[in-house]
Amino acid sequence: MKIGIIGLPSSGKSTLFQTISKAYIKESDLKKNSSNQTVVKVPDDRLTSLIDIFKPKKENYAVIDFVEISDLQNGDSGSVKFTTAFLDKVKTTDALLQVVRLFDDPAVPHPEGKLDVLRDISMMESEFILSDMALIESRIDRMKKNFQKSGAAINPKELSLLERCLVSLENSTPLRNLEYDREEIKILRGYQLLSVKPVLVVLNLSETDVHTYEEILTRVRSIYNSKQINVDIFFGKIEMEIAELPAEEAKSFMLEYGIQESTLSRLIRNAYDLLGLQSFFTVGEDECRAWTIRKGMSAQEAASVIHTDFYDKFIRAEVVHYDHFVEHGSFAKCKEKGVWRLEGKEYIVDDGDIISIRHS
Ligand SMILES: Nc1nc2c(ncn2[C@@H]2O[C@H](COP(=O)(O)OP(=O)(O)O)[C@@H](O)[C@H]2O)c(=O)[nH]1
Ligand SMILES: [Mg+2]
Repeated sequence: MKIGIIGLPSSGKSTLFQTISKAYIKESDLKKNSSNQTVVKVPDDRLTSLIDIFKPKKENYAVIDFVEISDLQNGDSGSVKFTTAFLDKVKTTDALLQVVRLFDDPAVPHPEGKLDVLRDISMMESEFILSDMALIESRIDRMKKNFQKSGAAINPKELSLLERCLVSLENSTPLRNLEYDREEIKILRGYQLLSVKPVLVVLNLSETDVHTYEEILTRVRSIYNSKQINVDIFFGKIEMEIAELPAEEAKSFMLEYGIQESTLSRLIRNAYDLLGLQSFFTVGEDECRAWTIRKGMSAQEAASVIHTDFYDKFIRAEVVHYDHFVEHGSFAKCKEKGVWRLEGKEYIVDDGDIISIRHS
């Protein structure tokens, strides 16, 4: 799972990226880290207690890749230019974290001249909608032409899906607002559309906003709720400084500024949750591990996250929910109580399921 950090130039992407990078975990992941890509551990108390119970040789928390996409540049007129390089990189992400600037600093000019949070958010949104519209229009065109020229069969499901998407885009409604069935989700995935991606907007505030940001946060939230965009905050400059301090000093520094909780863990958890991700676990003496999947994924799809071959070789999934396991203390007890189940490939995995895949 890869989350792209996007935003206008000088909004604070690198500042956020560098702060988040402090949460990297394993030596083996370090080699994947670079100046714009980092692997981050997702805090999870449930996995911590499973590790206490099984005492495995290996433990693996869920991780998310964050990548800073900084290809936006100021055009000749000063205003921001959206490039294909930028859009192409956005396409390869699973979800987006958009940094929007609210800090004012004469030493760091805003690329659009002055601060305007709502404009900054909608600039990005409009660009995604336009890009999706162009792609879908050309796809519909091609389908119809191929049919006229060579009688190439049109998948009616695909055509009606694309037409429905087009209507939505023409009404400036992002594609994440529509409902899709399984097959439609599969079709859409092939297109790498942009406005369908989950977005978490992060307002980058200045230290002087610590006691006054609630009002703007509430306003932005109420406007973007209907577009299924979540909104969170971040105090770019101070939090980057805090991330560099030893834990004790960091705590008193945060108290001094009236910052409640480390942004680092809150943002990672929020990104994970709000962006539609969840975890299931595999446990044993060898390894206890949290795996990341999208909410709504089937047991068969979840199995293929463990191993691609498991998709075709899937027979059944043995499932116990974490809560039941902790309540009863062992798999044997769970069987006795009837909360241990054998599920087929269509089973929708629940957040916190402990799963073992039976495969051929
Ligand atoms: N005063 C102030 N400056 C900030 C804040 N966040 C970022 N900056 C500064 O703004 C400039 C641009 O930030 P950067 O993270 O590089 O933005 P990017 O272009 O989006 O990657 C840098 O000089 C940062 O030090 C903040 O919260 N307050
Ligand atoms: Mg940058």
